[in-house]
Amino acid sequence: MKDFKRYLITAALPYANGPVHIGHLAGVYLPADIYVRYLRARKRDVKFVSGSDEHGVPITIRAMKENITPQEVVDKYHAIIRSSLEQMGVSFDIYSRTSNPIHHKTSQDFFTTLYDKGLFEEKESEQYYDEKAKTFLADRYIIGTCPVCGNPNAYGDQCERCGSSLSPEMLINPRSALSDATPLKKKTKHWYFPLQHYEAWLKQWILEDHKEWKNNVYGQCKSWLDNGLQSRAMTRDSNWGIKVPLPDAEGKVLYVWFDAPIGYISATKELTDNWKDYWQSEDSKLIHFIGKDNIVFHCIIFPAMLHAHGEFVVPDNVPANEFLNIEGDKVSTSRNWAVWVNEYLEDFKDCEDVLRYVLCSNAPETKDNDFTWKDFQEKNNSELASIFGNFVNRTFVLMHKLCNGKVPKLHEDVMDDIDRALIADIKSAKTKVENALEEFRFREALFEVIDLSRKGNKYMQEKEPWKKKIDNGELTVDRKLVDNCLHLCLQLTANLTILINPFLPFTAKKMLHMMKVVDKMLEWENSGSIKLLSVGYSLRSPEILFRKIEDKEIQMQVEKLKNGLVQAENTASNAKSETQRAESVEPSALSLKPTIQYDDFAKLDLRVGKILSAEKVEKADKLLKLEIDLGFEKRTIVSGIALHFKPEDIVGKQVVVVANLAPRKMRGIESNGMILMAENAAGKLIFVNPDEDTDAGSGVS
Ligand code: B3M
Ligand code: ZN
Repeated sequence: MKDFKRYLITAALPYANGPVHIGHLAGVYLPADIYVRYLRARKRDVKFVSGSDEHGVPITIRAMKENITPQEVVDKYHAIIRSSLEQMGVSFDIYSRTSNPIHHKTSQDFFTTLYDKGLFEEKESEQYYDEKAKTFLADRYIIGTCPVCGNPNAYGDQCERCGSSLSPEMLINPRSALSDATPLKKKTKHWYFPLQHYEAWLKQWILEDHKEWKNNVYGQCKSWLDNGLQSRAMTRDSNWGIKVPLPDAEGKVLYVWFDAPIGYISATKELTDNWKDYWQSEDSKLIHFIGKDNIVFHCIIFPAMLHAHGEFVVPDNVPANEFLNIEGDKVSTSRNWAVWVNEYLEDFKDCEDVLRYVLCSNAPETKDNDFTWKDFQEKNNSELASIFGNFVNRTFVLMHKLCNGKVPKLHEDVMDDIDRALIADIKSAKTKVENALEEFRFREALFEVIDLSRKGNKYMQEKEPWKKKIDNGELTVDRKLVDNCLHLCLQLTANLTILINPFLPFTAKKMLHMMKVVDKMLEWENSGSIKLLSVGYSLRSPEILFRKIEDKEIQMQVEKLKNGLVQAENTASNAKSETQRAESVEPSALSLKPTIQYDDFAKLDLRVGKILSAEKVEKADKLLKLEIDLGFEKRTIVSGIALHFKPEDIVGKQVVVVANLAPRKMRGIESNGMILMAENAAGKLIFVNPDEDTDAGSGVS
């Protein structure tokens, strides 16, 4: 294996178009941070860089939605993201942003180098253009009816209702998101990077030389390479981004995926004058931590750019993760189905390590994985608190009680096999954790640390120092046994501190404080030793490392998630802007619908009905299937109220039904009518019903 002198670790630059959620943490920032903290503990020369990705369509779309400028968008979210990651203990050497002048210059220089080498193809093509707004339209800016599900607000690249991936040509009645105008095709010139020229090099470099890459990464690369690569435009028509550094390129900017990865280079430049040691020296190891949707950019396009440029190293590894789902459903920012890190930090004070623990032990390393709040609670209460925390706490409490708060001696003459087995476990844990970390198996590494604390508990249970008869100071056999047990438990605690530090740095800090030792003890080479704490050294009283997480905290989070979803969906269906959603859902005269005539109203046939039965609709967490008695007949109605009511709580309730609504199929069930609901300011739904028991079927007018 090659010996590297330096490490450059990058974590994907998050788009500054919204806060980061726990999927980002689990997939990218935590594994990167754990790896970096481990390398630092091994005293390797390492730099850890990232920053906000502030260009591209995601930013301009958000600006349009919030009705602010792109600059305001990136300023706002850059600050939020940076602070969330910092508070979570993600220990970047620099967290920069792609709007910095140094980045603009670095990207433009990079482009110019490729241009001067004659590596771009200049091509004209037809693209959608908005005549009213006088601008070319990215696919996302074209809205129309989805040919698959009929959603009238599908985007030119994807329908968010049914998930179909689309192209603008497929939309029925396409219109511009900027002006509502029908987009026209117009010729435009762009600079293309011919990826196919690098195919042979890429095949050798990835498929032959990097067979050790993770299966999910290697597999995706292989399928791209097997399908053949094509030229890709590296410029866009837009006024937000880095100007193309050519005389005839008015209104053109660099493609965001051209400039963003160069952000790693600019950030390193900003960080250190020795940036070339990390980017242009063969003994530097470059590792990109990313999510799976970024694989092609980091394994194919960016390396091809670096290779074409000629002066840079290419990544040694790209340990991409899969996705983390939430409560069984894919994260969706537009549906607000996400756990936002900034909100977590507010709701769970001093619990950064709990989230780090849960996300690492459940990381989507080889396949998509699921986060549930119940599991979060369980992992905290029955692993962190009852295994790890409990071991450390017991050790300290007993050491104070039985050994005067000082590290007792180790009496070799009474050591037995159980002691020796524990010492062996301490030594082998180091190797196990290390091997797993070196190969980016973070879950396994963390498991080994917790397992070592589990062994500590077992050891203590076997030794039962609290049962021994000891007279203080007197060197009886029992005294020696107690000393040995607590001596080893304390050395084990010191070892646990070193091993847990990359994963749970806040906890490691507390443990250092309890042991009254300095950060230097955390050096990786110290682990495996049972001579970390000196005999006679007095230690502080224990602190509780992990508090219990209560049921009600978990319920609140589940409700928050579901309410967020309901609000997002109401918002979408009322076509309110996202900004309004963020502010409130207060009833407002402003949103009053246009006046109608009495005849319009009279078309509605409203009836009193009674709910006979209610059940959940399979695979649709918002829908309930209701059986309604309308007096003259019984009806099936499917209603989107499942997040607000338990089926068993609403049976027998009277409701008002729109009885002459055309039937509609939902999830394969025909729904015949609609139930009237009121919505309060908090977004909660309430039944509209007669205030006295009324015969089913009675008219309402
Ligand atoms: N901003 C995409 C993302 O946030 C993109 C990553 C850039 S890494 C150079 O998923
Ligand atoms: Zn659709």
